[in-house]
Amino acid sequence: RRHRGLVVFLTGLSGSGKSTIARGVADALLETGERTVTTLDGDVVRRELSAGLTFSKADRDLNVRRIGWVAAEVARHGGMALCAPIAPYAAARAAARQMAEDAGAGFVLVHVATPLAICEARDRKGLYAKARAGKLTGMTGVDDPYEEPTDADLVLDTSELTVESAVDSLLDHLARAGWI
Ligand code: GGZ
Repeated sequence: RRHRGLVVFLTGLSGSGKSTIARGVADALLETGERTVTTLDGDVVRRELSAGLTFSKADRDLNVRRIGWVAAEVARHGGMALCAPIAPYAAARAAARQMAEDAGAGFVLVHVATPLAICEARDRKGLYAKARAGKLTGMTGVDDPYEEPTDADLVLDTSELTVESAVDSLLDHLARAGWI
């Protein structure tokens, strides 16, 4: 069966669980053969597509715009793109939504709303500790903004949900909306 193109866009703080949820959803969909999925994870994009960009507002906006553009092209002919950047600015997220819609695709915004204190306690890469120690400036949530989405289709807080149940909620949401 042919599907309509879809961009699923996960936004949230570093350490909120975006990548883990995206991986879980992609794996589940590949396993059932329901849809092929192109994952545009924040980390990988920074290495492959946005190498050289900083974490200034202008560069974050450019990074998110590139992700939105690639995702829209993937979705243009029926593909599904799963994006997982921090995307701290509402206007850049809105631009990604617009590009998807202009490509005739759907756009599902997922706010991975794990509280800063929890992301910071995890601190898998030690970035929050560095930021608190003044060795890293412009860390999202510490001394750089994160504009909370007011237009999220789904809000997931991984301090209250296991990874499996967060993945299930997103799959459930996509199924109920007829995307899978
Ligand atoms: C936020 C930073 C920063 C600063 C490096 N602020 O948890 P991670 O490590 O693996 O994911 C974060 C990643 C964020 O890149 P994005 O491309 O998703 O951000 S944006 O959408 O704003 O362009 C984090 C790491 O890069 N990182 N410095 N100052 N995160």
